Amino acid sequence: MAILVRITCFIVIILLGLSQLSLSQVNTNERAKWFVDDRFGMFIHWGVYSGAEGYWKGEKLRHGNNYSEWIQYRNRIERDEYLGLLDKFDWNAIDPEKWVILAKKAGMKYVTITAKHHDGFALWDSKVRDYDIGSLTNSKRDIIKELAQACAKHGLKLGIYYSHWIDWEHPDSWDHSKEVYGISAEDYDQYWQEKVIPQMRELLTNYGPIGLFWFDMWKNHSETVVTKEQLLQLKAVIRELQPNALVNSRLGLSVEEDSDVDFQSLQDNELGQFKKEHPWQTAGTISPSWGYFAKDSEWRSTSNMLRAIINNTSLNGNYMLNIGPRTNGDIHYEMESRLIEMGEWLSVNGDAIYGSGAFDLPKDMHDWGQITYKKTDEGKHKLFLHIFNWPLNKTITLSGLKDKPSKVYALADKSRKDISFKHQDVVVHLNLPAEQPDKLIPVIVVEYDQKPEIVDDLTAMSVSGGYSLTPRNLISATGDVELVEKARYETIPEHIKVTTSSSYKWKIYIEEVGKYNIDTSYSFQGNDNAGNIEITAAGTLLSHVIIPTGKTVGEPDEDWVIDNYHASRVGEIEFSKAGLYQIELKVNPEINKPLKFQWVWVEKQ
Ligand code: JFZ
Repeated sequence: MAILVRITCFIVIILLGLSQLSLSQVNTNERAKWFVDDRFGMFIHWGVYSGAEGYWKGEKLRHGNNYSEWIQYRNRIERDEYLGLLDKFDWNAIDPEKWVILAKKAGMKYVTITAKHHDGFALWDSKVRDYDIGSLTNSKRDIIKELAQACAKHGLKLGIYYSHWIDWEHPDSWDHSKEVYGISAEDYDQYWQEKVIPQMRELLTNYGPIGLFWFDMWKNHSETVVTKEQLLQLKAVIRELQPNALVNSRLGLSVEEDSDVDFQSLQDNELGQFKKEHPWQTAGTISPSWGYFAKDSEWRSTSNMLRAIINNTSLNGNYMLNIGPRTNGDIHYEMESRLIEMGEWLSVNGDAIYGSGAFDLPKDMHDWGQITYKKTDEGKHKLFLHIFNWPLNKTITLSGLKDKPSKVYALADKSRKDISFKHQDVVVHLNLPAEQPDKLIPVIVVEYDQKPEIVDDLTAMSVSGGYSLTPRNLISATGDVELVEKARYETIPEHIKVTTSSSYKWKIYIEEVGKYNIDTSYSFQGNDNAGNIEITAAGTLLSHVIIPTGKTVGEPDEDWVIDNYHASRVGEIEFSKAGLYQIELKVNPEINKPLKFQWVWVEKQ
């Protein structure tokens, strides 16, 4: 099974490399167009649990994931005692508009709040069930109403998180203790019909237009107590009352199973790996917890979170970043300050994110950063190069495009001063400005008058000047192709175990003619030289007898012996003309003497 998965992954990687994907997100439901353009939103986890701040009677939350909103379940708190946390709420201080104002400052376009989280407590005045803010506090507040009004006032869309599957309050709902004690389908449907559906009707009726519903069942319905019929009933109520509201896949129905589900939710904090044609989103945290947690001290950096937005946008995805306010509405300065910094970056560089999406070049083709793309109304095609590591030599190369750009400039430069560049065949060299145009992540715009044409399958030159040819960027292979993942804390690198004669091909563009050194890294555990490697390019064939590489120690004093991967010089190849070249590697191992191939490195002498 594991092998199959790996082979599939590998094939997917190859196919992604080979295919020319279209630019628009073709599998986007009409109602999701705004979502695909907006790219960035706020998530708010706030509820009764916020009063505990991750501790109960002196004891920390009983789980290493530090999800403080789970405290009632984790620490086995009785209902009445749990509700006692409501005494900690300072209703005079709480002001949902402040959250919306912060979201706006952060450059976010929508705000999704936990209207009802797993504890079952409703943040609005629900007539359906008296387990809510209206019945159990004297505040006379309806947080959903106030948030809806603030969103409307500031031009943001409202999202509603509703825990449909899990509800620790209703006796017939799902809580994970029922894995021990069980629950009948009839009883569960009782909960569904008397709480979920009527509460959803309230939310759909009383709060104006709702941008999206965020459900939170992270499994397919087939593995849960919830039936597909129940989910379709719920979705039908949404479509009936608010046909424009989006629904995420944690409803329990995947976008593949039901194309009427509007967007896919990845796992918590999981960033995208592949370009997708349907809308998708990562919900992420600044610190590990979603709800406020007194213990929080690991704060994701601003540039890390900006990279998350960039990464996802470059693959047609969204990013929804969470805050967990306190019981007086306050937002921790560590969160607030980062959101403001993100907003500052977006106010300058937002054109690269809003209304932008994936370009056709493979993810991580360029090791200087990532690319987003948009076609403007005036018919210009803009590539946004996000430079994660500003090069000290002030030059970067954009590879894989045949056309000459019409203009290059820094997005942060209001005067749009030309950045000089040199275009040759399929590469563009940019002479970057002396000053880094943005202190966090500079963005360079490369503009074209028509959609630039791609060269498929090219391995770009790396920032350090050579070409890194790996199992990930090859264009075709015969023989052994299975990618073995890195292991043992990454001391064993990713490789292909070659047991039979196999061939691998890559494509590079040589700009500077001359002699290039060819090195290859592999592990070979035989005792004597056995089998050979051949590398062919530009009419030259280099042959190399496979050398035993022996063992090494991955970690001192840990009894951690691993195969050694060692780089050998295979020889040199002269490229006498600028142009595209194919590089072929043939590995001919002897029987029962596999070679573990890691990479080929091509670098000008
Ligand atoms: C869920 C909630 O349980 C959590 O409190 C929070 O609201 C988050 C956004 O969503 O957390 C998850 C999500 C996925 C898994 C486990 C918990 N999972 O895939 O195992």
